[in-house]
Amino acid sequence: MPLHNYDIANMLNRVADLLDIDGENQFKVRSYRNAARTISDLSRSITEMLQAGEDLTKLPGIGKEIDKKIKEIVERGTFSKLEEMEKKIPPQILELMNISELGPKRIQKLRKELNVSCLDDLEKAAREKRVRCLEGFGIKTEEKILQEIERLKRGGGEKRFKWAAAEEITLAMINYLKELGNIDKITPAGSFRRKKETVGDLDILVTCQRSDPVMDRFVSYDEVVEVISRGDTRSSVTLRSGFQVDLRVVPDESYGAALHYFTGSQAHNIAIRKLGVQRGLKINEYGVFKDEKKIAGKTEEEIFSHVGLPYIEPELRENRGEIEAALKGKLPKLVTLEDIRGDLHVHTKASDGKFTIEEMAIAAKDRGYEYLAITEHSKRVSMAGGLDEKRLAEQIKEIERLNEKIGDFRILKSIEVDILEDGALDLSDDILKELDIVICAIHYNLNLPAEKQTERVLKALDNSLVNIFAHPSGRLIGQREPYQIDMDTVLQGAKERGCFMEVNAHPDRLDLTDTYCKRAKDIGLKVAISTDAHSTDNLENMRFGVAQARRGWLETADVLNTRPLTELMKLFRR
Ligand code: DGT
Ligand code: CA
Ligand code: CA
Repeated sequence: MPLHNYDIANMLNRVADLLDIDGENQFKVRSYRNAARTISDLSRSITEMLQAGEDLTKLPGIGKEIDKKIKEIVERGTFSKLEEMEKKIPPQILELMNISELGPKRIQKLRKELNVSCLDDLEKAAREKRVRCLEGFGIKTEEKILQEIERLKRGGGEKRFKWAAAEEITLAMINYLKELGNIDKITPAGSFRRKKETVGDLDILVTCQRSDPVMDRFVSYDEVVEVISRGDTRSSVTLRSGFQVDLRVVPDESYGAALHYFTGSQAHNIAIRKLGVQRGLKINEYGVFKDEKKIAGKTEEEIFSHVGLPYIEPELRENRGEIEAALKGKLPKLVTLEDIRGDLHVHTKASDGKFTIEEMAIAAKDRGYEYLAITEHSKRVSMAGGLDEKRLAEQIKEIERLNEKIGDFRILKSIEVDILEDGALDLSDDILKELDIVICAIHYNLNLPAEKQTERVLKALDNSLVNIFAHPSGRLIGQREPYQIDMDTVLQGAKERGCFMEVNAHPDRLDLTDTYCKRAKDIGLKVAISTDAHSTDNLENMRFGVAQARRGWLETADVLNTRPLTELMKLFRR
C-alpha cells in the first residue's frame, strides 16, 4: 500500500497528541510534530525517496530515531510506538482535540480526574456539572464545551481537507486510474478545481469507451476502505484518509456541461442557469437545451458562450460578482505562477530556517527568480533564534558579500520584525533603515480584543520603515482561529500608509483569505505573495499562494513580487 506524505505526517501527529495527553516531555512531543511538519511540507513523496535509497536524516527535523519510525510506517502501514500509545490511551480521546477549549493538558486532566475517554464521556460529565469543578475549568468553560459538542454533533466537525493534502491524495488516485489505459479525459472538479483552501470531498469526471473497467478499478483502489455506491455512471468511495471521492463517467458530448456543473460552485451554477432561462435555455449537467433539443455541451466554453459570457476561470466561480464582471467584459486577468519574480519572506539557519542564505538564494535563482528577501525573526522571538541588532548587522554584511559572489540575482536585506504588544517594533530604527525591505508580524499576545489588536498593528505600520504586514490573520487552517482584528481597518490603514499585505503561501496559513484579497484589490492595496519558507523545498509553496490570490481576483499588477527589482524597490520607499 503506497503511503502518502499526508498519511505518514498524520500518524506522527497522532503519536505526538497521544504522548502529549499522556504527559510525556515536550521535547519528545515536539520531535514528532517537527518531523510531521517537515513531511507534510515536502514536495516529494517519502515513499519514493526511500525506494530511491535517499537518506531522510538529511531533512530538517528528522533524526535517526524518527527515520527508523518512518521506515517502519512505510513498511507496515503503522508503527509500534503508535500501537503502543493507542493501547495505553483510548484513541477516541483524540476526538476531544476538535473542541477549541481543549488542549492536551486539559484533556489529560479530564482523563485522570473524570475518567473521560471519548466525546460521550465528556458530554455526560459536563451535563452532570462535574467539569466545572476541575481546577482551571469553571462554569464558562463547561458551557463552551457543551456548545462545541453540539456543534460537532450537528456536523460542524465534518472533516475538510486542506487543499494541498487533497491534491496529494487526488493526484495519486488519478494516476492510478489512468494506468488502466482506456480513459480519454479525467479531471478533478468541485471545490478542488476551484482551488478552495479546504476541500470537502472530491468529484472526478471521466470520459472513456467503456465505464465498467473504470468503475471496477476505482472501487478496488487499495486505499478504499468503504464502497458507498457502485454504478455504471457514478460510484462513491471513502479512502483510508477519510476523504470521500465521487467518480462520474460522462459521455464525451456532455463533458463540458458536466465539468461546468460539477465544478460549481452551486451558487455560480444557479446564477448561470438563471441567465439561461432568460434566453429560453435549459442548462444542466448534460448540456444546453432549447425546446428539449440539445444545442451544446461538449466544452465549458460552449456553456458560457450560450449565455453570452466569456470563459470564467474556476477560481472565480463563487457567484461573487464574476458573472456581472463577465457580462461587462471586465473579468480580471488572473495572476499566474509564471508571473512571480521573487519571494519576499524566507528564513535561513540564522533563525529557525534549515539552509544558509546562499543555499536559499541559489534555490530561488534556480526557480528563475530575480530576487529573494531574507526575513529572519527578530530577537523577541527567541524560540526561533530571532536576531538582535548586532546579528542583523552581521547578516547585512554577509548578504552584501553574497550579492557580489552570486551575481545576476539580488538578495534583499530584510527582517520579519516582531510587533511588540504596544505596537512598537522589536528592533531599532537605526538598524531597520539599513534594510531594503521590512516586514512585520505578530507572534505573541494573540488574544487581545479586536480593537486593541487593530490599534497595535496600525501603530506598527505607522513606522515609515515598515513595508509589509506578514501573515495578517495568524490562523492555521483547521487548527488555530485567526486572531481578533478588524481586517477592513487594517487594509485601509495599510493603504493610507503606503504599506502592503502578505498572502502567506504556506498551505496551512493562506492568509489573507480570498475575500480579503479581493477587498485589498478593491481599495487599490497591493499584496505580496510570499512562502515564509524555512527550507529550499518550501519555496515550492508559492503556487498555493498564487491560487489563493487568484480566488481573490488578483492580477499581475495587484501583486508586488511580479515586478522587476527596480520597480519593486520604488514601491518600498514610503
Ligand atoms: P466541497 O466538496 O464541500 O468542498 O464543495 P463542492 O463545491 O465540491 O461541492 P459538492 O462536492 O457538494 O458538489 C460539487 C459540485 O456539484 C458543486 O460545486 C456544484 C454541483 N452541485 C452539487 N449539488 C448541486 C445542486 O443541488 N445544484 C447545483 N446547481 N449544483 C450542484
Ligand atoms: Ca466536492
Ligand atoms: Ca461531491
